[in-house]
Amino acid sequence: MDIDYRSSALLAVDVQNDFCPGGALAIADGDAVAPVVNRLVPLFPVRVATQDWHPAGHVSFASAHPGKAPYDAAEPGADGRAATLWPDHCVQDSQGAAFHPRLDERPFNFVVRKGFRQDLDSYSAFFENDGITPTGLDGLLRGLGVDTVVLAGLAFDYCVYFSAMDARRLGYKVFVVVDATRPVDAPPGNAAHTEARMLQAGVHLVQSSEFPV
Ligand code: VGL
Ligand code: ZN
Repeated sequence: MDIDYRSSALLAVDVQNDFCPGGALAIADGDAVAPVVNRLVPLFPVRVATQDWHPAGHVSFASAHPGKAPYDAAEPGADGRAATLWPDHCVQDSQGAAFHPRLDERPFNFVVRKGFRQDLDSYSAFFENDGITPTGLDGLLRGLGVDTVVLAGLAFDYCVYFSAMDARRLGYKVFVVVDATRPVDAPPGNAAHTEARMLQAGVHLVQSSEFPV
């Protein structure tokens, strides 16, 4: 594995209570990613944690669409990304939106919040689901001389996936630490599908055991 750590950033995606067991959009074993992230963090000069950060009544919540249920398909957005409705989750300032207590947030030097616009969801840490509204993360990383992004967190087949694909599109070298992620796998098969798409796009899928920590 060929990583120049001096120009690399670790991106810990959405390691938040609502995506972990007991949370509103619980991912099986989601909190198990936290200790792996904690172990990798010291390798990287740039450490970014993201938070899904929705206003109440957010467009991605099934509860905002009469007659719809969580995990139903949504009207696709401009580029087809906003494809799923979710239980209410990661409401701004709620306990569910807080970082999971197993994640040590102290070593992170940046926090990027996304999905905070009422009518626009954001899976990717780089662009909201219209595919054009930037979160500012690309500018931040470029400004810091980062050319390599190492991704971990939740969910493998949503926020990690879209972040990895956007990072490739933006020209970064991209690694996903598979054992530091967990999938939602909604609809069933989505994890395998998104894994194949990442491999096609030149995303390196690696294991935490390959890192020198
Ligand atoms: C996510 C579904 C809805 C994620 C965020 O972080 O992967 N998934 N909002
Ligand atoms: Zn969300």
